[in-house]
Amino acid sequence: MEEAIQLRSKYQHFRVLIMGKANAGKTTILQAVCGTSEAPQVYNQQGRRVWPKTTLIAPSNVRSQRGIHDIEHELRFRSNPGFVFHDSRGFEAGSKEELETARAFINSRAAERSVDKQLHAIWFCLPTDHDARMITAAELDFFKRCDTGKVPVIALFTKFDSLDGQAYHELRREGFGHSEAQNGAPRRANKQFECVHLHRILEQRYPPKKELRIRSKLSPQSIKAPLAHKTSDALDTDALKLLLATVQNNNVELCIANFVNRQVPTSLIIALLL
Ligand SMILES: Nc1nc2c(ncn2[C@@H]2O[C@H](COP(=O)(O)OP(=O)(O)OP(=O)(O)O)[C@@H](O)[C@H]2O)c(=O)[nH]1
Ligand SMILES: [Mg+2]
Repeated sequence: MEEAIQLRSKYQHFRVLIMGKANAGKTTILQAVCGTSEAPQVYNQQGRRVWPKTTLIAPSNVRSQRGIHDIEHELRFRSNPGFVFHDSRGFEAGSKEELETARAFINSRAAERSVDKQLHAIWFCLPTDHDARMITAAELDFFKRCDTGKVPVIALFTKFDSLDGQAYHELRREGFGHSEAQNGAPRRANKQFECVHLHRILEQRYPPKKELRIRSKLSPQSIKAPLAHKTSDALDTDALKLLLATVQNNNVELCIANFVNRQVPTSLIIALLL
């Protein structure tokens, strides 16, 4: 516990790499986690603010450098600056270069000795709204070839409400009434997804440590707590779990100190904070 308190007083940031192809729902998740609808502020490695237009007007001949540069950029939201995000945008089907960029970043940040610079978790967004292309070869390749070491990967199946919609229509065609179909749709969508798609990822050499199905259209609030729990469960040490829990809650040092004085177990503190 002492170690956790020291860690928190010394380190302020919980660092996450968010991966996924364009339009996968990455920003939506980050905004939900930080409780905002604002755009993130972007900083380069020197800590200088980067304005979106400088990225947008980058000439096409520096595009290959752009990927490398982008992943190193830190994204922070004013509503919760304790979270630092890196975005591996452009992770598209068939783009080996993007996979290698992500891999190099993960390797170097996983080996980083300073906790503040270390990468703590990877959230890999896989949109489920285009059935045929649900999991692309490039995405599978990541789980086949990318050993992320101690950094846990949490697979986030986004836009799951679209699978619920398909299941609803199937149930209606089978003769169920509106409310029966509505109630039964998530269960059917989950089951079909597990049979047809999930195992393709889980059977790879480096499968995600946890997975979460996200229906953010229904409620952004429904993302925050489950994602925190999955991420916390996937982390290796109590110290990192506590770092995540305290980053999620501002001004909790006092609260931790109170708990520590009362000798409450770390696991309970984490459960209460998340
Ligand atoms: N139906 C539904 N739509 C979603 C969900 N999550 C995100 N969207 C929508 O999908 C679109 C893309 O979401 P973003 O969060 O901007 O995706 P992104 O991965 O950040 O996209 P890029 O930054 O362009 O790569 C937006 O119109 C969101 O409103 C979801 O769970 N369900
Ligand atoms: Mg985005």
